[in-house]
Amino acid sequence: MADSMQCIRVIDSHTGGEPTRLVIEGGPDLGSGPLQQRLERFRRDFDHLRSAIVNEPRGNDAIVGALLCEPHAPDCSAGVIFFNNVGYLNMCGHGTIGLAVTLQYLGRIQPGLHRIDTPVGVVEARLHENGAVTVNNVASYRHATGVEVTVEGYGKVTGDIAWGGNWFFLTSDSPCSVELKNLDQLTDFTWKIRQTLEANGITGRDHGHIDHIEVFGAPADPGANSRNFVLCPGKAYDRSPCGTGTSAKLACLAADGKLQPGHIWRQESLIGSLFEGSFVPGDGVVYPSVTGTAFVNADSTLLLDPADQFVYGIR
Ligand code: PYC
Repeated sequence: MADSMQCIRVIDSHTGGEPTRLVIEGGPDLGSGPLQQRLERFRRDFDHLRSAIVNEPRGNDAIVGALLCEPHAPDCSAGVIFFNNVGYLNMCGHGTIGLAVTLQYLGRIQPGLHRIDTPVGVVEARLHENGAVTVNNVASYRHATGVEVTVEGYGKVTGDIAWGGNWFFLTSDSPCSVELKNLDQLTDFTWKIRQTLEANGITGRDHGHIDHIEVFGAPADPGANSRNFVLCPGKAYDRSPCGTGTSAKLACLAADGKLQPGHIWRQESLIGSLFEGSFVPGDGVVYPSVTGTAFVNADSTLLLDPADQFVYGIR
């Protein structure tokens, strides 16, 4: 192998169909500061590696990348920075489930409770004996309710704005059933909602950019409470029910008194995968727990050849 070739070892997994690519060796050296600081360094100095790892021709628009880091917060098993085809995520629920299953595959953790350091604070991942993982996510809350926007081609749409580790606009005003056969229309609808929010300066708290749009409809599984479609920042849809999106939904259900603390909410994804969520109430917030399963499906080395025109991905 040529000396100039850069090697990055990754483990791929999927959580309810949504892929996670965990970088375990050869990623950027971001120092040892708080994870938010390291994320900013990743963005500033190594964004080409983000693209190289998740974008075509090595990846695709749906892959969420995860950089395994030494934690900064005390008593953590690991630190992680999530990224995607267009940038960086604050938190990622499906990715944290994938991370826990991958760390078990590597023999680095055993069933039990593990603290994970992220750019938005410490979350917990409980790895169960049966392989399922429960993520105790960051405090989540509804920021605004009954937000009405006029969306080109669709008319008035009403929804909530909530934080679940990322900012979400959540609505049940869907122009079609929430089914895979309607993927194109759901993508167009939610992309236009996002553009409308941006054009009207509608944000989360502290100008938080709303870069995830979540639409709810009837589930196919009679045991589920709801099905969702989640548009991710780079226009791909979440194949899983979205951990941070389920957390945002739990915050809205709690604010409306529609779900009691400790009761289970079964959230189905567009492709029929399932997360179970519940919450513990806090002061103006909820503490969500989201349970799902993940499977490791590749253990490989990415090769970055400087002679390759697309060494850093198609961007
Ligand atoms: O599971 O939180 C999540 C997530 C965010 C974006 C894709 N998945």
